[in-house]
Amino acid sequence: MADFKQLVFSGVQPTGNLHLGNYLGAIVKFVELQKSHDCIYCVVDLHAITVPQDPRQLTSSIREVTAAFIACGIDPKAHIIFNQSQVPEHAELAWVFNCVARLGWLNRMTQFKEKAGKDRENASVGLYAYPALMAADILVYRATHVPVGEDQKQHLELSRDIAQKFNNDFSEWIARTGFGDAFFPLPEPLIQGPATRVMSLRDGTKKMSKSDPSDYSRINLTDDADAIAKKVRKAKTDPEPLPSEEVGLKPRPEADNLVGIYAALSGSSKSAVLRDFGGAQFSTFKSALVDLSVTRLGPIGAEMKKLTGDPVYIDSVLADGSERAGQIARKTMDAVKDILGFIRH
Ligand code: AQP
Repeated sequence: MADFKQLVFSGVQPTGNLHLGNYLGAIVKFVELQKSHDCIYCVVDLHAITVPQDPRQLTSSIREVTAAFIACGIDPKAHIIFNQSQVPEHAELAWVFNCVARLGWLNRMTQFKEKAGKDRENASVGLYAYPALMAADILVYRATHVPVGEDQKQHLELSRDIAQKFNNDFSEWIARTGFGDAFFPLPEPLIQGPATRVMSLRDGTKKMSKSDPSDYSRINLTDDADAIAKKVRKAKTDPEPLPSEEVGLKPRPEADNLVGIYAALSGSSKSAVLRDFGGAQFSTFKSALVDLSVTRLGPIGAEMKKLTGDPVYIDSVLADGSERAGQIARKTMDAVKDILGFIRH
């Protein structure tokens, strides 16, 4: 396979209530990766409309995700932050990928099944085709690495299948156009650390999610110290003290979740946390978790509030990022059109 320049791409949906799962599963990694890689981070507004959105709320959610990226430490000058709808090549390449991906592949996607629920006939076509757009988001930059939470693993595998099929189907034309034996890289998911799947604080078997009707199920990035303390103290647990070994967490999803959150927030591992807290009661552990959460998240929430109060600045970051992202995406799309045999004027 041809050698591709390493490039990181990932996205977050502007669907409200950014939470600790989004932060630990994705955004923390976005911040780390900018030290070693060129990075493109996208507010995926086209993905958001696969389910109904209130336009006014969507505008403010787009600004809120942008503010979160910056408040968490992403540098919009050294890297790229932009909103997906402003680079039309995402939708253009997604159409090509709709024609590359097979129905059977999409039929296997568990996120569609979960989100469409029982009323599948009434789900939008966009929700079904979501993974092809996600593949286009990544591959329109020919990105090689994608930091995501565990829930996106299946979609990343589909992106690799689409890239591989495109490379195979058009191999002759890829070579003739001067791109060697592969036009698209097979993007690698980066799913690492103790909190790749943060669970609901009310139910350790359910993913922490923006759309959970109970606000007590998640810690939002904009929660103040009081709200964080209340939610952690009310988090579901069991009556046993914490185990001393990681294996003791296996049958205890709520304990496992809280220990994973503590480990991720403190930059350590679950076994290191259990070395300190093994044998402790939850009341003691929860107090320490409240302190740690407030220390880590407090400044982010405060900075997000400041930034969202300046929409002119936020919009200028998105405009600048969209311009720079667009330049890369246009080059890819021109090459794709050549490979497909379209006539360009
Ligand atoms: N609970 C989670 N634990 C770890 N990572 C998570 N991510 C989301 N939830 C968790 C990761 O955050 C990134 C952005 O997610 P998204 O907003 O694009 O999509 P989502 O997974 O649909 O978010 P929600 O909160 O789960 O929304 P709803 O309620 O609509 O289903 C991704 O990298 C994702 O893996």
